[in-house]
Amino acid sequence: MASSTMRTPILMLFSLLALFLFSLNVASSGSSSSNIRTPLQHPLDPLTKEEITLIRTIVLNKHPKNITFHYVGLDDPDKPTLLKWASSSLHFKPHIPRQAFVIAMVNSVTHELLISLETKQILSDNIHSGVGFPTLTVDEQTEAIMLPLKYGPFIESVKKRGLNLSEVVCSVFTVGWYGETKSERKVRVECFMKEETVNIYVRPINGIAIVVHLEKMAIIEYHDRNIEPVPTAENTEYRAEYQKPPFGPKLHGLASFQPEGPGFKINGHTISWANWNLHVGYDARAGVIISMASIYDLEKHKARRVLYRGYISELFVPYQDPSDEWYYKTFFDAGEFGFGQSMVSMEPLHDCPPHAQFFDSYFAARDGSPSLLENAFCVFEQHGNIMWRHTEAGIPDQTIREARTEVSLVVRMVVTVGNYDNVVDWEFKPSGSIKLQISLSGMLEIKAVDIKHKDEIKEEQHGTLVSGNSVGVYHDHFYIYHLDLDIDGEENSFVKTGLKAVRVTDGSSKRKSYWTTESQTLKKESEAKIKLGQSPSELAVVNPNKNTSIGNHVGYRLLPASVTHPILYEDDYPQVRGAFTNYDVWVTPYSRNEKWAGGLYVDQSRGQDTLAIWTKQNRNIENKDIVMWYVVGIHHVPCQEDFPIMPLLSTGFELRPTNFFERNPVLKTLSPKTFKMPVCPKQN
Ligand SMILES: *[C@@H]1O[C@H](CO)[C@@H](O)[C@H](O)[C@H]1NC(C)=O
Ligand SMILES: *[C@@H]1O[C@H](CO)[C@@H](O)[C@H](O)[C@H]1NC(C)=O
Ligand SMILES: *[C@@H]1O[C@H](CO)[C@@H](O)[C@H](O)[C@H]1NC(C)=O
Ligand SMILES: [Cu+2]
Repeated sequence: MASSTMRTPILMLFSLLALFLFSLNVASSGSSSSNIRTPLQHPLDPLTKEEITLIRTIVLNKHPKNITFHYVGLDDPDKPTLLKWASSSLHFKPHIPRQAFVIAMVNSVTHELLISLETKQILSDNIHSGVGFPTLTVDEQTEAIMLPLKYGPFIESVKKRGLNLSEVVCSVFTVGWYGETKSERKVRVECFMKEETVNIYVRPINGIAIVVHLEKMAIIEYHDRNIEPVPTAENTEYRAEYQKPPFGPKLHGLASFQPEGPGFKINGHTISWANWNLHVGYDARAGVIISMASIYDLEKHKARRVLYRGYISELFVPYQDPSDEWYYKTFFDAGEFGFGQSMVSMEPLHDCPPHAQFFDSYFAARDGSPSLLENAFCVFEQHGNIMWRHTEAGIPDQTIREARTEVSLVVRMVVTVGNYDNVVDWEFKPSGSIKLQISLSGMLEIKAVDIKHKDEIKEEQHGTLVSGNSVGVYHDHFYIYHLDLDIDGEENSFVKTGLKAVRVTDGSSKRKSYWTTESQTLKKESEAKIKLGQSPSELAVVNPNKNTSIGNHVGYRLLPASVTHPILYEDDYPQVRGAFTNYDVWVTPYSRNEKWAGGLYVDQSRGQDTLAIWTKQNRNIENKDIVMWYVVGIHHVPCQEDFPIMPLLSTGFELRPTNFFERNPVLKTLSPKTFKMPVCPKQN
């Protein structure tokens, strides 16, 4: 295809003709437009409803029977191809074929299919024969949770406890891996009482173990060991309309009013806002994916590349009760349940402010048909913070005060996997900073106990008594971000700058010590496995081939969240599977196949395909296209305030330009105009 550098008149003519034919084609093809890309479509746009339907048709054509779809997503184009596309001007963009990657099970055998949406062909169909199973479908979970309600022994157990079967609801839990040599697709099912409350997770029916075989869709193991009282429904209701007074404290409202309109422009999934330009995609497994984020440099008069791709690659949630009923609870929410397919519709006005813009998404259901996720994520401008300021009182007879207000752009999604809600924010600031925040809400996972007061506790409970008969079990949340930074280009290096004390021994100062820095470019994957908090250091991804005018390498540095390391032993089974949490920061050379830090097949995985294994190759990472992986964790020791529903618990980190710009990039950014609400004439 034509490239932007070859602007000969003939090529121009050719391209105009092509455009003309293209528009004719669009106009005349009507409903068969699924594989026609409008010129505005971005190669990273998520699969559309029509494309998912087309993929289903193509796959069913080859495998018409006994097939279930576990993952259907865009097979993202090669990075060099995409970069070429991005750097070409509108009419000279190379054609990038749309392809999809599908994981489906046919007669219980896992297939990986590559589909061309243009030729409508299966380009490859490989069988996965290794360990680990694909992401669970939403539909098989819906089926599995109905099984106990028709299962004699369970009905008996419910009766024995004096509970009403019509008020029982169940939920699916993945089983993990504990050294078994043979694995089958099975899950545990646990049940709860919905009687007099919708807060089911705080009313577990404990003492019962139910194992469901997903291929047979039948209960294959059952035992009822001990009866613990089901915690009462009292004080568990969280819906506003069921709360009784007194309410409070009273919170006052704020009018939302943007007379100049929103500051962002949305074109499909591409957003331009202030000095930023980025693509916001969706994937059934990852959820929101930020791609090709670049920032306009006022002094260099050009957009500069910052982040090629960023998303949450896995979420590991190991519980800490080793008893028979709880030991297996070591979840991998992205790989096992699909972070993206567990996204929930955002509640306008409450989850996002009134001036937010919402996006819908589609994922494939078990039968391959498109499933709509309305208001899947939102984009909005956030006001109210100071961008920078100074009061200068040091000049006699003069007070100088300069304060600039910040506006930032936020992309937000909520992922609700069972009891927990994960609010995930990407915040882009005009200063070039990207702040990533995760906030938890929802319910604790509760263990029912025959204890009403702390004084009655005789043995280890593996959690906190948060209410009568209710223990909130200890656990962690470890999120690992895939951060493919491309600072002014792909070739980047990872620099660790240690802050070190120096003792003054020669009497040259009245001080006995001071600190200084020592920078080191890390050359190999093994050197870039970093445990934070051991010695003060700054970590940055720099472009060693680009300097500022005064000679510093341009870069972005990681400002970490509070340090949270895994506490389990590295040889414990869940930790082997979650070995990507053994370090806080990892750096790998870019590889198209290394997307999922816990492996592609995480359900009952054995830790053979994790970031910890890939990095054993000890590849070169200096002056290469590199990916930074960063683990953000929360150790969760529950407390009474987390009950019956948790107020947001947040953690986050920042990617901040460091010698990237020549000077403060928002020096000339003026505060936004402020507006007074129009005063309405008094009505008589
Ligand atoms: C589908 O599965 C059923 C039950 O396992 C089996 O009897 C049947 O032969 C399978 N169909 C095909 C086309 O393989
Ligand atoms: C059991 O629950 C159902 C559904 O809520 C209700 O209609 C029924 O009256 C309950 N039975 C008893 C014995 O409480
Ligand atoms: C950038 O600065 C470093 C350190 O001063 C120097 O060694 C290097 O040659 C410079 N590189 C470029 C591309 O200017
Ligand atoms: Cu928690």
